[in-house]
Amino acid sequence: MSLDEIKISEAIISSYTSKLIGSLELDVAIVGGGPCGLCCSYYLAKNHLNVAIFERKISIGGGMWGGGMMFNKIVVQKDAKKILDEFGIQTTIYQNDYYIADSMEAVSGLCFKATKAKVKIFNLLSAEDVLVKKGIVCGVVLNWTAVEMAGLHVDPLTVKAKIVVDATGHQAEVARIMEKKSTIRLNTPSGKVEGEKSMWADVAEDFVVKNSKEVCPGFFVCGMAANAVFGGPRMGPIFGGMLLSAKKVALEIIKKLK
Ligand code: 48F
Repeated sequence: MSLDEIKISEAIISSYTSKLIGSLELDVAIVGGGPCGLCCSYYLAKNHLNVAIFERKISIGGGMWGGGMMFNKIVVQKDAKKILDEFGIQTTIYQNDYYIADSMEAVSGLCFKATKAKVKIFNLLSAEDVLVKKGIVCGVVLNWTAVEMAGLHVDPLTVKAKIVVDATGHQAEVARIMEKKSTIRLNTPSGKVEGEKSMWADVAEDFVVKNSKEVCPGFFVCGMAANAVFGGPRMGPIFGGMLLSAKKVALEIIKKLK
């Protein structure tokens, strides 16, 4: 049998299109495919929710690949090690509460389990706005990253979601968009994005879990976006807080939706 280029094109276009159409009305839309977005998506999809991740870059994994200063190892604490165990990601003990994982294995493991749980991951798509109706966030507005990079004047498309999660990391991009464009007050001291503070790992790791939550109707923040929104410090290449915050938000969303 000779290979037909048109069949190959048709297979890709039709399967991608059906994945996209199946994501037009989601239970949960997660913006950002870093460690937090991936981990959160897994717990949601495992509970039979229709979940998609929209990631700006060509690769998922965000800041996890690079470990600390490109030394591609990450550190997690005992509580979070249990989450890595659940994903089948190996850890070795360094000392007491400090465990080490390989960042390559960690990102691949998170992605593998998430996709096996039926999370739909879309790379090369950026969220440029949110859908807000009567004070409730109910979707995300998407465009190709290539359009964004080229500065082309192309209108976006919109997907609906019962819940939108900002897992965009340090920039807290979705929360920033809301701050700029909507009249919604965020559930922070100033009602706006407080902004991330300088490094303090110990405080930051607790802060991120505590502040990963719903910040206005239909809109949750988790991971570094939570620290940026609530004004917490950064923590550097310790990733336990990311995983624990992701799981916490997933469980809160499951409770809210069921
Ligand atoms: O930055 P990122 O890894 O955030 P995270 O999951 O984890 C933070 C850690 O990596 C690290 C840390 C903890 O130890 O300090 O920084 O909270 O992943 C965020 C992802 O969101 C994507 C971005 O490309 C990255 O992969 N992203 C950001 N803005 C958008 C976006 C957007 N507007 N649309 C789509 N994706």
